[in-house]
Amino acid sequence: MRLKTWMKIGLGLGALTLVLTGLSCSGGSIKLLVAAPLTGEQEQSGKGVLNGVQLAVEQWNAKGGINGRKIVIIQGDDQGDPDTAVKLAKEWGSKVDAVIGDYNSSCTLAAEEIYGKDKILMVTPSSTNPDVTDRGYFTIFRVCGRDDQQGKSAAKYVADHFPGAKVAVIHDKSSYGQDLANEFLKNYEFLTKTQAAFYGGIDRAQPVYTDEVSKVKAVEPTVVYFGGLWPQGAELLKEMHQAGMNVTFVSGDGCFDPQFIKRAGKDADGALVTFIPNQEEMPSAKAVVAAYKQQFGPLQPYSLYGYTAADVVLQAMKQSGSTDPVTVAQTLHKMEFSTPMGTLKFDDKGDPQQSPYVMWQVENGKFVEVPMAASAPAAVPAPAPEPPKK
Ligand code: ABU
Repeated sequence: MRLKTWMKIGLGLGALTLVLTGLSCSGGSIKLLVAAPLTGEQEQSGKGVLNGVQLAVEQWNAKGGINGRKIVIIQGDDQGDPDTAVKLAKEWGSKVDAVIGDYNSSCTLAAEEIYGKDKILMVTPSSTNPDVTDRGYFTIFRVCGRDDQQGKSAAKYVADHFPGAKVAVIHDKSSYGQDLANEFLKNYEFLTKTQAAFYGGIDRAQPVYTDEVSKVKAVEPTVVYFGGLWPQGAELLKEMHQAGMNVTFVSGDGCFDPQFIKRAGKDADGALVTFIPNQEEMPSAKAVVAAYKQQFGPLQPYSLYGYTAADVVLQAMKQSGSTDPVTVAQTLHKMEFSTPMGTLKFDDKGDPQQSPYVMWQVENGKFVEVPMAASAPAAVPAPAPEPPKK
């Protein structure tokens, strides 16, 4: 069977599809559950991860799999919903060799209480909430950065580039958005010795944020930091402009998405968003990026992370000669990996030792990387002390 020939077998479970990546599924196959939002408003993000995993799996299978065992993907649509993520964990956790996912921090935090306690290997490509690895589960890893890192980077950028700014901080009340907003706020207040003029949340279930926008407008901010995902970020930005607010909008990786620009239209111009440096220009990523684009079209923000998450798991299985999750986790903790995103070594918590955040700005409908330093490069600030929980 050719590698490009996929068989999809609906399992009648709604959220699940078993995908045989070019090879028949035998009892000896290595099974990876990809848990991500494969339907709904985050479908494109979830499928970007799934496609990255699929490419990695196809490449491993083309080389003969792992120690003669072929790899299959089980698609788990968590719909971006923590309860569904937990259902997937209960249904599939004990039946797979590793989980790549979930995408959303709220889903990962809910599902890892099963995966972590049952010692099931889980590598999230995209969940940036610090608690994902701070809880100390030995078999839980991530290949992306953390919100305490990107919140600090954004705070330093705003402190350096907008001295004297009047800052409002808004979040979407999610594990991801609220924690990221808090990390920004903690670091911003520490660096500038000033307090934010506004702190509050929007309700993701609401289609419009009229009340919240009028409250924010009343404090006359010059900079609005938003912790949340692109659909809500785009709506908030549009409504603030419609209300006559002239603010610089700053956010995190949840808004680093072409869909943010498409949804916000011309209102997106000037928006600042933290993410990693241009993945398509990383020399180590060139071959994988080219293969991805040929097969799936434009690279999604977390596609390479999906590829990397699957690839490091498979490299660790090959190296250890085992699919036992604890053995593979031990190997993940010890090994240094060559990945499309560069050399990757996990720290004791299961986070990458390095994950550099930079600032991007929307210019003429496109994300453009902008210099972090306002003038001469400044020293990295000392970490801010832990804040009271807001
Ligand atoms: N990191 C942004 C999207 C996923 C999440 O952490 O919720």
